[in-house]
Amino acid sequence: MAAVKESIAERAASNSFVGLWEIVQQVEGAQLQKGFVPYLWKWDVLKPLMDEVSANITLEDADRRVVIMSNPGARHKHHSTNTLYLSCSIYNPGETAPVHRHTSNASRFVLHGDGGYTVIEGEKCPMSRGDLILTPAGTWHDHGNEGSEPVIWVDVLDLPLVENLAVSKFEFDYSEVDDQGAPKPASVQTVSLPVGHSYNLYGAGGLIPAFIDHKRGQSAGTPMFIYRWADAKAALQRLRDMEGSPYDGIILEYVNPVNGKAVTTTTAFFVQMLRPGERTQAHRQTASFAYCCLEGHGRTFVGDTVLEWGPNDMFVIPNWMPHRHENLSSTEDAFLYSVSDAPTMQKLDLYREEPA
Ligand code: GTQ
Repeated sequence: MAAVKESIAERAASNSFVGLWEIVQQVEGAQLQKGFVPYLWKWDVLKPLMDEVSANITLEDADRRVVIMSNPGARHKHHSTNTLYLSCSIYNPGETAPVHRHTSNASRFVLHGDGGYTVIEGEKCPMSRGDLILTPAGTWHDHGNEGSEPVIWVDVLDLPLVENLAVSKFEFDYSEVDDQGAPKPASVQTVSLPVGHSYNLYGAGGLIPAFIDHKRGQSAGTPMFIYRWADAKAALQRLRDMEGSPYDGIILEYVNPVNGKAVTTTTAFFVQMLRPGERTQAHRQTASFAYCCLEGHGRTFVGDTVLEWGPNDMFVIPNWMPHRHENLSSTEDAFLYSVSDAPTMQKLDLYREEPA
């Protein structure tokens, strides 16, 4: 009997078959979390590293000077969760990154320094601390720093998701047209729209222009490319006397102003306020999350791990791990910015959420 089983296994293997009974544990026991762990990256460790990187790694070494938040449980060292990639970019005064586009949805979010900007589909978006800049999949974008000190920002991309689907593609062959109408390759975009164009179109909230096509570039994401921190903070503060979410306190989602949905097809972006003394209840979702603390201090409990965060610290919550937040040791409000892959999970009918 054993000999027959062995010969079946051999014949199967040598013809690229495998019996389910040989590997049933791998199939039925497939982990929801794939080894990703909750993890906190502290700014007081990251900032000196970024300073050293800015002094010693040139843009000749890489087009973009980026340090990735590499989840210690990840097989691929550039994955922060199963679907999200979190990195920190630094640009010295006068530097630019060449225009490109990709099949990943991307965002950025300034932590340090003035003068950083991204040009997206011809709109220049100067960024201040806490502003959210979106470069949805298929939008041409280039970056730069026109200030007098280094600028540091956080990038969040859905790269692990797109890579796992084997559809990741980066393009650098941007061109414009010359006077004769012939293609003219360019390393940065000509700014063709006024600064504030996104805000002029969509900044009123509840009012959108009825005289334009809202599609910008090849993007299926939001046509509003920049969301100002001052607006988000003021909106949170107007709601501070409400109860809020039992799991997240006062939390707002950045949405596509045209349809009220998530700003990209795969990822949703949030900002939340935890008031002094606030302690949320635990829950878990099949979505994973990346967080960055903007202001204040607090703690997030993820499974058995305690993440103690302050300004500019970043952390991740792998999917399906119970988590809760608290702001108990401080007298200031705490503000957390977060990204999740919930829109992906919802579209695939894989989204689940439960108290934990
Ligand atoms: O700055 O556009 O970390 O395209 C990875 C890919 C940053 C960017 C990253 C990118 C960018």
